[in-house]
Parts: sequence; structure tokens; C-alpha cells
Amino acid sequence: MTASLATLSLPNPVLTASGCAAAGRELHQFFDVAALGAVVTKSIMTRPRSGRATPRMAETPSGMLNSIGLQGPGIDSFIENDLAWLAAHGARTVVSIAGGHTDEYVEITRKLNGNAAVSMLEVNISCPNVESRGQVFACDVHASSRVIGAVRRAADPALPVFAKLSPDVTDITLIARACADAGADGFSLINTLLGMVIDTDTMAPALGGVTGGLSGPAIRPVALRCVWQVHQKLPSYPIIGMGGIRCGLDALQFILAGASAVSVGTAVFGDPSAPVRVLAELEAALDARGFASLAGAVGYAHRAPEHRLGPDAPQAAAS
Ligand code: RRO
Repeated sequence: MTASLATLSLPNPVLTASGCAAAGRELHQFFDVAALGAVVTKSIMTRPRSGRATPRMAETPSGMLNSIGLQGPGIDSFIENDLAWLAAHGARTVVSIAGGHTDEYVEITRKLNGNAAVSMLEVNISCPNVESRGQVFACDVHASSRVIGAVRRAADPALPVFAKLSPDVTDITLIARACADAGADGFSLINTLLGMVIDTDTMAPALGGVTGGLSGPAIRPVALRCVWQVHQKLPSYPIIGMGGIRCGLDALQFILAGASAVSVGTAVFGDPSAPVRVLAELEAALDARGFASLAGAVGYAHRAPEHRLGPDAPQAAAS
């Protein structure tokens, strides 16, 4: 079940999704956070931030809308309290970083350099809940390239830098290509889709922030399509796939589409143990299909029919 993410090797491919489990403490009541491939922390900015107006969450069919607005303690407190707690509990940590402008990403990156508790940087250039759509860097090739290039140059060379992209674009592969050219080592796909709900009693938007990010099973086909397209265009770049994963077979779809690992997010709100359950179910599903290793299944669905093997010849499928 070893997962390869550029220079980072994880013991298994199931991670939390940024924003759904803060820095892992709450989940640790339900399972050992060190059992996961890694914990992906809530996107952090330079200074403490209170976030958007309430209400911040709304239910939708098969999904959830959030409008948190990057609430967080700021990078210094995060390093001192959250990162230290994760390291003390043996968790591998992917730190999600966010910024209002390129310099803020660079400042955060420099503060994390040299910290042995950090396994990877996930550069969140796709938060939908910002004041201006112009700040959704991942909706523009030049802005994406600028941020990812600056972080890549500022970060420890050994630290993998993954770009977290938005599905709210016409062609996600153009953004992925720009990030790859700027030095991204891989991709986290996908962030939430921008949506909204109107409360028919108050006849006003249900969220204080009016619009919010849609997550959960409703977005799984969109997320899977993004992983498929990016893997097809950039097959040598590792992908962490996410979007509505609730069980091992959901995770398997992402692996077959080209993801080398998966993040479990919204599912933890209803089932806090979902990440470890998904891991066990994924392992069983790979085994049942005869894959000798996770790596043999990554991108398997892209194989031409003549190279695809039926369940009668499973061991060959894993090679
Ligand atoms: O904090 C948020 O409101 C938020 C973030 Br940073 C993000 O990347 N995606 C999302 O749905 N919400």
C-alpha cells in the first residue's frame, strides 16, 4: 500500500482532506492519526483569521456547502501548537498553505522550511471563499504559475510542492500544465465547487458568505473527471485525488483514474473513522482484483483494452 508522491513515500495512500479535520486532534479521539498516510491540515495563512460571517455551512443533496473563509490561528501558532502536536503523535503532515498574494505564500513557506514535521506543502490556490474571485489564483494560468513558482523557489528543495486546483475552470489541464512548468511536483485534485443555497423561508442566501464551496458525493464524478484529465495530460505527475470519497470503492475509482493517493474529507463529518475504514476497504478491493501493489493500480483505467486484464489474470495486472 506504499504511496509514492514525488520524493515522498507514504506507508499508505489515505490522507485527510484539508479543512475537514483541522490539524487532526479531533480525529485522534476515534483512531490513531499516525495510521493514515498523512494528515493534511486546514489551509494556514500568515496571521490569525476569523473567517466569514455565519452561517457557514448548508446541506445540499448528497453534499455540503461551506463558507469558512480561511479561519485559522496563523502560521506561528500553527507551528508551535498544531504541527508540534502532529509530530509528537507520529503523524506525517502535509501542510496546506494559503495567501492573499504571492508574498504571503512565500513568507509561510520560509517559516516551514527546515521543520522536520512537514512532509509536503499543499499550495491552496483554489479557495472559493475569498472576497474577490481575482484571488482564486487557480482560475488563471498566470496567477497559478506565479504562486507555484514562487513557493517552489522558496521551499526546501527536498520538500514536495503540490498545487491544489479548482474544478471551476474550462480546462483544468491548462492550469495543471502551468503549475507543472512553474515547478509543481504534483497536484491535489480537487477543491470544492462554488455553489449556493437560498433558504425559502427567509428567502435569502443560506450562507452568511452568500456563496460557498460544494463538497461530498455530489462532486465525486467531477473530481474523478479532473483526476482522469490531468493524469492523461501529465502522467508522470503524482495526484492526490479527493471529492466525495466515502468508501474503498470510491477511493479505488480515483486510483484507477490516476491518483497515487486519496484524501477523505466531508465523509468525516458523518463518520469520523471514515479515513481508516476507507483504507481497509481499499486494501481489500485491490487485493480482490489481484493487484500486488497500489502502484500497479494507479491509472489502470487508462490502459487500452488490449492491455487491460480481466479478473482471470489478476497478477499480471499488478505488474
Ligand atoms: O476556508 C474555506 O472556506 C475553504 C477553503 Br480555504 C478551501 O480551500 N475550500 C473550501 O471549500 N473552503
